[in-house]
Amino acid sequence: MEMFFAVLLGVVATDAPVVSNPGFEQVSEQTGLPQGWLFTALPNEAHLVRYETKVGEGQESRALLITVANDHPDKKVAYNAHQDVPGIIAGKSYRVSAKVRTQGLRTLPMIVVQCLDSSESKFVAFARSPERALNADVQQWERIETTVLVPDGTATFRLRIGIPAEGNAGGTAMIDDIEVVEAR
Ligand SMILES: [Ca+2]
Repeated sequence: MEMFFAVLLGVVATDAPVVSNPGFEQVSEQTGLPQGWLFTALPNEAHLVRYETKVGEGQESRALLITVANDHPDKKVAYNAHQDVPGIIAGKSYRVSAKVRTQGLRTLPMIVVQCLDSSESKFVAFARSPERALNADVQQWERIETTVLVPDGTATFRLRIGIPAEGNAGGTAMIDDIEVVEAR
């Protein structure tokens, strides 16, 4: 009987979305960057953005920090950490969220979902948390979120979290505790 339940739980766990390193605690020794995530930068202009993890003052765990260079040119570019999340089922809705704080940003960080078809070139769905202009730093953790209904034909569920460069030169986004849960 115990074995039966173990098998059943195993099946359930496989069907649930699994975000890799959602709290940014596992850091690669080679790169100093959190494992399980990829990071965007302009080709040959990686110096315009800095990705790092830090335990902030008065904080208990590591967070991902994204800092836009002070001298960032006025270019439309989104800096984000991203990963493809397995265990997603078409026809279901999922809520994705993250905790954020900000320093010197003029716009709130955004969490984004892209559902891609098997060619990986066509978006079948897209969702992002609401845009919000900031006139002060977000000093207490605030959870941002969005919900997406995953269409049939989705092969890849790509999660992105970050900030646009525009207006945010010299600012830092602090990000932690990414969650993907089925929305009921
Ligand atoms: Ca953390």
